[in-house]
Amino acid sequence: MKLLRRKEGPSLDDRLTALLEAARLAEGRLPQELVAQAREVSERAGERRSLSVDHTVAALAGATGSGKSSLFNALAGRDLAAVGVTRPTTSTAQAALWDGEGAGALLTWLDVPHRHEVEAEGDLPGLVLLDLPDHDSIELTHRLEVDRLVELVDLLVWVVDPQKYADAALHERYLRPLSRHSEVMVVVLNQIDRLSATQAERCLADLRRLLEEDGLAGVPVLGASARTGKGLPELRGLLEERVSRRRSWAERLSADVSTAAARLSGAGDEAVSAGTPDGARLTRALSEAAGVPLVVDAVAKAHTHRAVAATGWPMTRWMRRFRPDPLRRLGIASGTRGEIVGRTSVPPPSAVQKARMETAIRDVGEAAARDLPEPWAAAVRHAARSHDDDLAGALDRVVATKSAGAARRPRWWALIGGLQWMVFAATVLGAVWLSVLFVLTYLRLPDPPLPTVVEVPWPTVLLIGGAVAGVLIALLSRIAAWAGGRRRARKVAKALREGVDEVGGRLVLGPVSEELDRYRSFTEALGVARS
Ligand SMILES: Nc1nc2c(ncn2[C@@H]2O[C@H](COP(=O)(O)OP(=O)(O)OP(=O)(O)O)[C@@H](O)[C@H]2O)c(=O)[nH]1
Ligand SMILES: [Mg+2]
Repeated sequence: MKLLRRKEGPSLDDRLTALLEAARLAEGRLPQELVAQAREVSERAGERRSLSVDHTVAALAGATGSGKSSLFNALAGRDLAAVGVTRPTTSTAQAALWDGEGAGALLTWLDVPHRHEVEAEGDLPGLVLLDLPDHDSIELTHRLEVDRLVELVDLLVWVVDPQKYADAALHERYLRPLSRHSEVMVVVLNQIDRLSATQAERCLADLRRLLEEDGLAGVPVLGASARTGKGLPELRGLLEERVSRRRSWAERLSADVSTAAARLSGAGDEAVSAGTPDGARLTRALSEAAGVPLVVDAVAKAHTHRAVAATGWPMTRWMRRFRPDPLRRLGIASGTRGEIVGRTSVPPPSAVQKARMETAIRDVGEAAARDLPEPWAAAVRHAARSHDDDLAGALDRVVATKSAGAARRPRWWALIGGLQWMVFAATVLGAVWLSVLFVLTYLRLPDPPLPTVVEVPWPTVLLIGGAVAGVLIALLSRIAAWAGGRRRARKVAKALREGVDEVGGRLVLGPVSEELDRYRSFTEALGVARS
C-alpha cells in the first residue's frame, strides 16, 4: 500500500520530522512568525492523523452570494442550509455527513457543531461536506471562521460566480498562498446558467488563466449551476473519486509541509559553500592586541637581565638590582607555571591594534557568511563577534600562563654565580696580600717568603688573574644568556601563538562554524521537508 507514502522520496512522517527540525534550527534566526507557522503545521498534522483517516473533509468556500449553500443543498439532496437574498446569509459553518459514523472526534476537532446526517444512497460514503461563511465578509467573525477552517480541511472547493471570480481578495489572500495545494483543490464556476454557452467558455478560460497566474495550473475547474443542476454530476464524480481514494488528508498535509518549508527557506534555499575564514590573520591580529610581541621581547630581555644579575662580576652585579626587570614590569613575574590568576599588566591594545583585531574578527564573519542568504549571514556575522567580551580576558590569561615558565632560572646561573664569588674572593685575597707586603716594605720589615708561579708572585696572580677571570666569566655568561634569552623567547612565542590560536578558534572560529553547521543542517532538513 502506498497510501501514506509518495511514490519515492521521504515519507510524510520523515518530512514532518524534518520540518520540525528545520523550525528548531531556525529559532532566533528567521522571523518568529515563520518558525511558529512551521510548528503549527507539524502539530496540526499530528492531530489530523490521529483522527479518522477514512473521512474526507471537503469545504465549500467562496464569496458571499456565489452559491455555496445552494451547492451544499444540491449535493446533499435536500435543503439543509438557508439560501437567502440578504447578504451574507451563512454565518457559521455547518456539516453534512455521508455515513458519518466515527467522524465525531474529527468534527469536534474542526469545531463544527452544526451537523446533518445525509441519508444518500451511499454514493459518497466518508464525505464530510462543510458549507462555510463568506471569505470576503463584512463580518469579521465570518472571515475568521473561514480562515480557521481553510487551514484544517482536507479538500477545498472554491465556489466562484461569473461576477466575482476575479476578485483580488480571493486570489491574493487565499489562492496564491495555497499554490502548493493544487492536488487538494477544486474550483467551481457556479451560476453558469446565467451565461450563454460562449460566455461560459470565455469565463472558464479566463478563470483558468487567473488560476495559472496564481500558480494553480493543475486545479480542476468545473462550470456548474446549483439552480439547474448542470455540472453537478461532474462535481459529484470528482468528490466521489477523492473520497474513495481517502488520500486527500495526506495530500493536504503534504502540501502544508511543502508550503511551510518553502516559507522557511525564503530566497536562499540552495546548499551553500561557505568561505574559509583566514585563521592565520586572526591569530596575528589577536596576538598583537594581546601584546605578544611585547611579551616575547620582554622575555628575552628579562632573561639577559637576570642572568647578568646572577652571573655578572660581583663588583658591578649589584647595580643591576636597581634596573627594572622587563617581565616583572609586565606583571609576568612568577616563576612557576600557571599560578598567575589575576590580570597581567601588559598594556591594553592601542587603538590601531584594537581596530586591526576587530577588522580581523569581522572579516572572519564576512568570509564565512559570504554566500549565505541574509538572516543566516547576519547570524554567522554575529557568531563571530559573540564572545567579544570574553576575548580580552582569555588572551590575557594566555599571556599570563604561557609565559609564566619564561621566568625559570637555569641551574648554571647559580654555579657561575658561586664561581664568580670564589674568583672575587681570590682577587680580594691577592689585593689584601699585596697590601700587607706593601705595608711591610714601607715599614722596612723583612719580607716573608713569597711563593711564585713561574716567577710571578702568588698575590699578583690572585689579584690580576681573579679580576681577568671575573670579567671573562661575566662576558661569556652574558653571551650564553643572550643566546638563552633568544631561545626562550622563541619558545614562549610559539607557546603564545598556540594559546592565542586556541582562543581565536574557541571564541571566534568555533561559534562561526557552529552557526554554519546549523545552517547546513537547516538546509538539509528543509530539503527533506520539501521533497
Ligand atoms: N441563477 C443562479 N442563482 C444561484 C445559483 N446558485 C445560487 N444562486 C442564488 O444566489 C443567491 C446566493 O446563494 P447562496 O447559496 O445563499 O450563496 P452563499 O454563497 O451561500 O452566500 P453566503 O452564505 O452569503 O456566503 C441565492 O439567491 C441563490 O438562489 C445558480 O447556480 N444560479
Ligand atoms: Mg451560504
